[in-house]
Amino acid sequence: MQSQTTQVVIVGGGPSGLLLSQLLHRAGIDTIVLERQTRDYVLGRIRAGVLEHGFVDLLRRAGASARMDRDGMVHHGFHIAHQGRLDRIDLAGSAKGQTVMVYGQTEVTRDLYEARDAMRGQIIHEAANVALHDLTTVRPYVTYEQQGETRRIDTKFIVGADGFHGVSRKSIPSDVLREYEKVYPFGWLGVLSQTSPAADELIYARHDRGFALCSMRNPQLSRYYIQVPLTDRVEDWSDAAFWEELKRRLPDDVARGLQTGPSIEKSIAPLRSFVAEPMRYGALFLAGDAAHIVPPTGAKGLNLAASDIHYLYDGLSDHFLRGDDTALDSYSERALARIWKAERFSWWMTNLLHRFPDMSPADLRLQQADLDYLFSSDAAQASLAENYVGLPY
Ligand code: FAS
Ligand code: PHB
Repeated sequence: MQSQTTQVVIVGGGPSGLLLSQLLHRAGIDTIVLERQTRDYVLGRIRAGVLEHGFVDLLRRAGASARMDRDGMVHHGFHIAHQGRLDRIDLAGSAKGQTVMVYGQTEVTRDLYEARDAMRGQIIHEAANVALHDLTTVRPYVTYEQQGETRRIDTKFIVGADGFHGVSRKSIPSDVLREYEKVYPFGWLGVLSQTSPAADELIYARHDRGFALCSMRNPQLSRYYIQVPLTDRVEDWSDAAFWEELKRRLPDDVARGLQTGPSIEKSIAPLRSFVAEPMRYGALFLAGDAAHIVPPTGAKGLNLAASDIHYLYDGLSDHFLRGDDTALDSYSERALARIWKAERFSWWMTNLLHRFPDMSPADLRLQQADLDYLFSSDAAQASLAENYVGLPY
């Protein structure tokens, strides 16, 4: 069996795995990334769109921010549409001047791939049947298959950045792993269209017919979502039906000005809150969606991956460069403390803005009261703002 040796094997070539690989390489630490899919497949995914300032800083530290700094849009606030009107959350004014960067995950991933290429980083695509071995020994290793051959990589540490459906979390024994999950009774139907955005800033809409979100990727590329029942399939929704339903959920003046056009991507994503504990098992560390999922209402999914990578980069560089394991030994506890706060915020914002099927008239009035309180209180808006721009790492 052909074998290699490296300091850190990273399973998963999405944003988590690529960002960690890039940061470690710049610190002189050797990694190999194993990715199940092709690069084109990974780059074909349309997902997140809002980056916290912590993520922006990390991309700059990774030397992968030039395009983001050129093309990304700094947003100082966003709107919530309710009762036929728009109310604005002033992020910069409420969160000590902090803002968010609107820049698509697809572009972040592309920038990270280009940065890895520039450093000749080792990323093995179409790595099939990745398996993790001897995780609780001092000689863990990984095997995978490529072109019908089984290969082995001996390593010091393994990072599971392989997403919710990856192999890493499943490699932790069931009597060690604790999983916490909430599944929401609806999904998000997302559409990408080459149309000008509905507004200069994002609009989150609460409506009796259900939630809607108007976002963007650039001044000519818009990203929209509407809440749909879990039973809906994407083929149930023509473009015309989507635009008509979206307009129904927006204030009249926004709906009137909406530029519609053909969808260039259309998909339905389920919503769940999920956390796996602990995020370390011997030589294995979980990061990103492999360890946690949030409903995308608070734009936290991708951003939580970034704070995991921040903590993991700290720990691994302290280990390899300074012989100090303090940060590595506290990784799971540090990461989970921030993860649970983001889970709470994402759950709160989802409850604030979605129409749950079993809501009573009293529930609807309480939900509206939550919104009325929010826009009558500077303290409530400051609390939302500090969570939305990103809690400290
Ligand atoms: P990823 O899932 O992105 O990457 C994991 C990688 O591991 C993938 O490339 C996969 O191919 C690979 N892999 C899996 N199993 C493997 C194996 N056995 N061997 C090797 N490789 C393997 N977040 C937001 O903030 N806002 C949003 O609007 C938003 N929308 C989303 C919509 C959808 C449909 C989904 C699924 C997620 C969305 N998210 C959103 C969350 C999303 O952006 C994630 O948080 C982000 O992709 C996390 O990055 P990673 O942890 O790298 O996981
Ligand atoms: C997006 O642009 O895809 C997006 C923005 C904000 C969210 C979720 C998704 O909360």
